[in-house]
Amino acid sequence: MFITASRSHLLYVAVLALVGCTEPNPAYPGSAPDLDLAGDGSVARASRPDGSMMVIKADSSADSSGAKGSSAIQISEIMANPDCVDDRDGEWIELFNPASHAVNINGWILRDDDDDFHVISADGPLIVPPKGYIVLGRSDDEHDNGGLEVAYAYSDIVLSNHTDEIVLINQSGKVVDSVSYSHGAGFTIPEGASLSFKQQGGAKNNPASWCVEPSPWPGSDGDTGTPGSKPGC
Ligand SMILES: [Ca+2]
Ligand SMILES: [Ca+2]
Ligand SMILES: [Ca+2]
Repeated sequence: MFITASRSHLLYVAVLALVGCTEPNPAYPGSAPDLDLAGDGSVARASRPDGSMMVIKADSSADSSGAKGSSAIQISEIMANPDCVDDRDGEWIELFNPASHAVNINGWILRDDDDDFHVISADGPLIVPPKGYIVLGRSDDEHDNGGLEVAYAYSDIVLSNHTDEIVLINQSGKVVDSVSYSHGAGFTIPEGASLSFKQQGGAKNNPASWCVEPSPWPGSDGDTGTPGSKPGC
């Protein structure tokens, strides 16, 4: 038994070496269950965890390209399918603040079009610095999340590896930014790499507006991305 287990372990380590990870790599199928939220996408209602209702409005400031006003926080990078760590620990979302003033996103909401729903509830202000980035992830433990520095760990948000949405809603219930990705729309979610929004005025839901990050970030277990900094692709 011992010899068998040792051989299995050696094989496992060899596989890890091949994929370039420094941590174990258990598989986990990221998926979001379905939910029928009221509304047609332009206006919807959602219940907060405390049972109160909020109305979610479409962002009327978005132009035909999908670009938002200069003060809007943007979803700038997505790690939906980490490879070096479990998706339950290693998924993350980076936000960018294009404005010249800091923005506090405590109390804002992350959700998708199904039943993923999270009210950002930090102990104090959660600041996206001017012209700067913030990383939100499923785990803020760098030993579990792939070597990532996370400013805030959310719950109840899963990024599917195939088809999903991320919707960012401010305290007034306004959709500040959103992205919808799917294989059908031409998106390919890479394994072990993030997608960065190139921020060149492209539409958020156009796969051509996104690029696959090629290099590991400092401290990464091996997965690639630029969490907390500008796109590298
Ligand atoms: Ca994965
Ligand atoms: Ca989801
Ligand atoms: Ca980045």
